Amino acid sequence: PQTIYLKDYEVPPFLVDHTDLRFELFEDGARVHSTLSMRRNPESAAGQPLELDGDSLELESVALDGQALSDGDYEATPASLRIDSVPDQFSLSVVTWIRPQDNTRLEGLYKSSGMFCTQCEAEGFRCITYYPDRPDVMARFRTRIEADQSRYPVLLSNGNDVERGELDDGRHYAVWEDPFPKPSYLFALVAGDLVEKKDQFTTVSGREIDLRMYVEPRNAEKCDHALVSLKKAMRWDEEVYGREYDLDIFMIVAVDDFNMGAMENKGLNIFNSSCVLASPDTATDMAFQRIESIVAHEYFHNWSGNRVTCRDWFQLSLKEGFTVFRDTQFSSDMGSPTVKRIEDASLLRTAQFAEDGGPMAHPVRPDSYMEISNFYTLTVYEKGCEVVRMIHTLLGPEQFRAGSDLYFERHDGQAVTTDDFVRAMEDASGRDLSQFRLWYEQAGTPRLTVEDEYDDAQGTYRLTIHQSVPATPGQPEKQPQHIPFAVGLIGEQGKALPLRLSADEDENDAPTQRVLELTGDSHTFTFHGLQARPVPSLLQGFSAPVRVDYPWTRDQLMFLMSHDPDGFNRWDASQRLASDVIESLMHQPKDVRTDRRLLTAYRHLLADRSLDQALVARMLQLPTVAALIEQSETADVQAIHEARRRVLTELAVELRDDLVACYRRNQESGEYRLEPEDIARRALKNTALAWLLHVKDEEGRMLAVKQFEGATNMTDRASALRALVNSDFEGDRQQALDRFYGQFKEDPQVVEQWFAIQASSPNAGSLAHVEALLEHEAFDWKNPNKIRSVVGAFAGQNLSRFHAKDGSGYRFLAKRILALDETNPQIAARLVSPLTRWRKFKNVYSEGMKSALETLRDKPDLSKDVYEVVHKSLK
Ligand code: B3K
Ligand code: ZN
Repeated sequence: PQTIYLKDYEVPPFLVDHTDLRFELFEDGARVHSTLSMRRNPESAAGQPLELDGDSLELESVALDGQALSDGDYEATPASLRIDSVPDQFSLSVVTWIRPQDNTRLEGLYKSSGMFCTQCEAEGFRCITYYPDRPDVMARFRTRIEADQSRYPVLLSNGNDVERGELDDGRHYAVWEDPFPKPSYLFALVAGDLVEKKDQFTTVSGREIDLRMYVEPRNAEKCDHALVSLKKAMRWDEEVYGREYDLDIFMIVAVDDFNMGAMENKGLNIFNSSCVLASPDTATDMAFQRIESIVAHEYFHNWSGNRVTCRDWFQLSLKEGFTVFRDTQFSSDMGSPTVKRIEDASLLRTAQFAEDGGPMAHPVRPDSYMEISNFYTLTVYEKGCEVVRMIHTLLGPEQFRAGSDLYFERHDGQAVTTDDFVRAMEDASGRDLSQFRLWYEQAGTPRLTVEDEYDDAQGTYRLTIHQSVPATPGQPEKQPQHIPFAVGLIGEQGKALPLRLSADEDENDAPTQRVLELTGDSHTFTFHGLQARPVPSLLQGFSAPVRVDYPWTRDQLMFLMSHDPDGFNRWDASQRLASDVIESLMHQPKDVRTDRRLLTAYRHLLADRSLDQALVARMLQLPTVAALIEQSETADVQAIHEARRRVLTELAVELRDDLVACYRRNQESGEYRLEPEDIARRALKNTALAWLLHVKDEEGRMLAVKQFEGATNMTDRASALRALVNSDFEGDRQQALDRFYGQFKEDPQVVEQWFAIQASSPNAGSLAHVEALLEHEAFDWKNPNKIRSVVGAFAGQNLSRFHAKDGSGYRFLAKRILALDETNPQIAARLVSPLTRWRKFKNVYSEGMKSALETLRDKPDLSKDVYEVVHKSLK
């Protein structure tokens, strides 16, 4: 496959003013009539031929300005349509025949449980018709859909519903017009037998917006949460960013077969059912929260993505990084900001740091790719979000808002670059972000090494910070980056001390948190007026996506756990302490005990009622195996897993009574509410339960069975199930699994959880059991959610089983990827990711991982998607 480079970018030779589409939908295929009003781009070199993108298309006819063209006038393949000579302005009419029924890649137009739907980002529109399928070509779309009226009563596309009527043979049609010019990747079409849920939103300027949600009839009762979330997001975007919705109607559709979470098509967002449908009986707290943030994310794209879009796919983070930042701010405003920060930072530190340290490492703005689908990554999304967050930190909220206003005003209706975004921020604030731009250009996670020195005589404390950015593929040398490094100092009494950067600074004026700006290889900051050596609280709130090395002692970490005013760093201290304890137990004889200090710290936590209980629940979680792998130099998965289990066992045995007390204290009665305090209570209770079952506690077992049977919501039911599945109470485990399936087998979202709980369980999820799940009646290779909940959960979360030393887990994964490569290459390529970091692991593992990658490499006709990941990994 060919590599595409950012440096080769050229403006499009032709522009499209108007795109007129007519879809005839049938049971054996679809005919697409497209008429494009095109003209030469005045900014492009003269005389270029017209070349349109296609993918697996069957051409039926071509006409230029109404004149049918014959074979010699153009050159057509399934992947392109070329006409050598065209006038400066013309209309091009093309008819193609496509087969949505056979489309297993789920890109372009396809069928999902009886309905037609589309997914066009990034390059799916070319599977529908020939088109200049690139985001910098923006056109006004008019779409007419024709289909059988009884099978497909609902016909939807972007914009406003302008006309509908009946046709012969029981068919009908609808016409949609979108007044906003948009790139083809934002096009959407839906046709199906769906129920409509209606709601309303009045915008800040008093416009009435129709909100509509379309779902299959069986899901009619699972729409409320998404609609409530949508209205919250609409209000929030007006209040925080001054962004008002622009069409008169906003639609959400739920589909079962979907490659990703959701898609922000203009006025017609399409969601993976699992990211939008919820009811207390079927969705966990986590799912409710995820839905709220995804609904908001897609809605926010209406401005950050649709009104202002990307010039090319290298700029993907322009819309994704910014929109993720907006949705994290939103979620933080809706719930517990500290916990939200902890969740985001742990994802970044385990998964994104891993990506940044592996063979697929790329900058937030990549400079080359083979298959763009492979670049919808944690780096582009999550690190991209952190980069925007750092701009927010450096500029402060007011100037950031001014920068955002300027960006939207300056670029409304345009397709632009990350550089345009940064420039708007600079112009509005007067700050120079030239060095900051390296965050977009350099891959790799910067490492900060911190040293300190206390001078008793002077009463000064010096922090010296060195930064280095590691080499990554294609980028051997790095320059220092501009890093906002938030710090605090905690005094003996556990008080945050005033940070005086000079001796004459008044103690009362000095803040207790400062954002130090690091720009060079190393910096020293001296703090004055200190009576004793303080404990440093470094990188408060995770102010930059970097690693921090500082030789904390366990006592310092304990101290920070109970005194740091920064909630994030309290959690961080708990994780560092637990990681240190677990690591030190690796390869130690069985009689070596866990450091008592960890027990004491956890005992305090379990009893602490003054602290935000959601934070307590988070702090109680031991670092995951994935996090521990990421922190180690060369990972020995089985040793990590064993050491972690030992610590967990000892904690649970020693704290048994505290856990039971914690469980009982947090047992709730009454109605299910999705308030932060209730969520925290359930999280605490369920953690306590999981720990009790981990050590086969009889009372724990009784509580779990009782909770499982009497649960009034899915959070409690699924947590009890998970605890039983992860325990050694085999009889109860099987009974609970059977009952759960019997009760929920009609609900795909719940069945997906049922699969995932088993596949990710180190106890229940043996390879043989996972293989058996693949044969289960509810499993379906055509449904990405099922694949993710079994194969993805096994390889991504069940690390002790996946990394079996005999290599069986790797061979299993490779075999499944090979099969999937034939039907859905995008999903296949995603599944390669657990193998890519083979160099990070000890030989016993890395050899098997590498040979699994080689098996993939040797498959003839490997898709471009899998090819890119496999070849880069082996290089
Ligand atoms: N923009 C889409 C992702 C499209 C992925 C295409 N392979 C969803 C989102 O980020 O909001
Ligand atoms: Zn997005």
